[in-house]
Amino acid sequence: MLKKIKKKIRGIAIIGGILGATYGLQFGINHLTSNFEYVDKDYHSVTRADGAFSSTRFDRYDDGNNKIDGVFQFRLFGSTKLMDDYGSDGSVDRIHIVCPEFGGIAGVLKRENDYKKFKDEFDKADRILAETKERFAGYF
Ligand SMILES: [Ca+2]
Repeated sequence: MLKKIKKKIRGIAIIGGILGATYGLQFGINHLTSNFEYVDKDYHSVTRADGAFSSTRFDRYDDGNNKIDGVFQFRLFGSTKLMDDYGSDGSVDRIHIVCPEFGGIAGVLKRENDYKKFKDEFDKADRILAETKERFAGYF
């Protein structure tokens, strides 16, 4: 009886160890592959890893006349979204829902048409934009 319990505990410890090592490896890979910065004349983009499976990119386009801020929130487990703020006024104008369930473009929400119906989604996107701007402020 005691031997059986010990064997079970050992099995659980081995599985836990394998899962932990896999997560650690993926965490390392994500931090190596999802941390970069791109700077061009009118365009500046910074991407940072979030944990083992996700990343966030903040883009700023500014040609002197037009200014657009964008947040690309990649989530392997969850909804991946691209949020565009035209005019960089802190108000998200477009939400592109990229892959609600492991791929596939679900659609684009436009503030001028869809705000009433998707108020929570836009309010959440505005919060994400503000948080991301604060997080990446050191780069811009
Ligand atoms: Ca805007």
